[in-house]
Amino acid sequence: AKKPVSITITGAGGQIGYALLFRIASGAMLGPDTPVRLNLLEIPQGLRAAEGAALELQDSAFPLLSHVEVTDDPAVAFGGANLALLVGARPRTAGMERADLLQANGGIFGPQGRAINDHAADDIRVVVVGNPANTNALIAASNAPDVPRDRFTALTRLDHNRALGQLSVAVDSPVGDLRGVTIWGNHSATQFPDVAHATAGGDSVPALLAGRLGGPEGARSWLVDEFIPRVAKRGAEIIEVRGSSSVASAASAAIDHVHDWVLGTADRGWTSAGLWSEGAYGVPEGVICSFPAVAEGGTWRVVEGLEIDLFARHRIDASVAELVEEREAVRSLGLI
Ligand code: NAX
Repeated sequence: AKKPVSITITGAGGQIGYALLFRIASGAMLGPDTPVRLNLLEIPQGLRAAEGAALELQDSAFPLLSHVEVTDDPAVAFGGANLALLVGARPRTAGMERADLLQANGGIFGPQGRAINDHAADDIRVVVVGNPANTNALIAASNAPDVPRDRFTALTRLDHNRALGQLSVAVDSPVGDLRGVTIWGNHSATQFPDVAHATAGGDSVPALLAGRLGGPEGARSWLVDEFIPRVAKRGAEIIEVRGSSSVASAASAAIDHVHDWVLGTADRGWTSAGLWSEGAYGVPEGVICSFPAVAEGGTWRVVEGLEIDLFARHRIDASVAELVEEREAVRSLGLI
């Protein structure tokens, strides 16, 4: 029998955790032949909720689920971990300054980075879901000096999937036929969802949009006035309509991210992932930035050589500037 893959989920007693656990245990993330072991990390207040989820996991009798551990000790939770989904974070509350938010999250992702460094398996791969995801990933990576930096990633797949959903309707094409969409930058309102290189069933998306919207001008205003802001602010729209933040779609995106990282993007083209910048596309080294990315053999690689026009350049630069600002803020707080 295959050895179970050991997976740590932080914030496992929260909403996204609850949506994630059952899909991971069912095989949706690592495939139908890979047994999994789940280590659920919570803070003391969240332990009962995580324990309740563990009871329901048992009641689901998933054949692939070998063991579930619930703990509030990061050393135990990350012990031997092959994969970690860092979901638990400190949310921004009314009247909270950004420095306070970063400080509070530094208090979570610094120690978790150290615990990963000291206790995880050598092949550990980490995706940060908890916001501010890119900078939390940077804090964790910076506190895990023995772990290769490309093992720390931030989730922008939800933004990517949101863009696919919007485009699918706009060009009347199944999402499975769409290729070449990119989310650039930060998982925040400054992100840039880019369709300049996108295709639907092999046809150019910009050309399809121009055909439907009365020419390139019409396509451009739709992108600027509707598509980009709708994707970037979709989280707020979900809260308004649903009365609660994105949960199942966020869990689904995290599953997609890890699935593709481990099993490869193969012939499905590129996707988007928050990756440690090595300087591609003029993004300064050492910020965790969303790029067009493919995965092969368990490694993400930035898709290079895409032509970036002035419109795209300005938007990428604006989001990257925000990432650099966040990095300087956590640096001045001594968190990295
Ligand atoms: P919940 O508040 O339901 O759950 C968070 C859980 O984390 C709680 O149970 C809490 O006890 C636990 N927690 C807090 N600190 C912890 C620590 N130090 N160690 C372990 N557990 C800890 O929030 P939920 O709706 O599940 O969202 C979780 C995070 O995902 C939030 O930061 C949210 O902003 C972020 N999101 C990120 C998205 C992305 O695309 N990157 C989209 C969805 C979501 O907004």
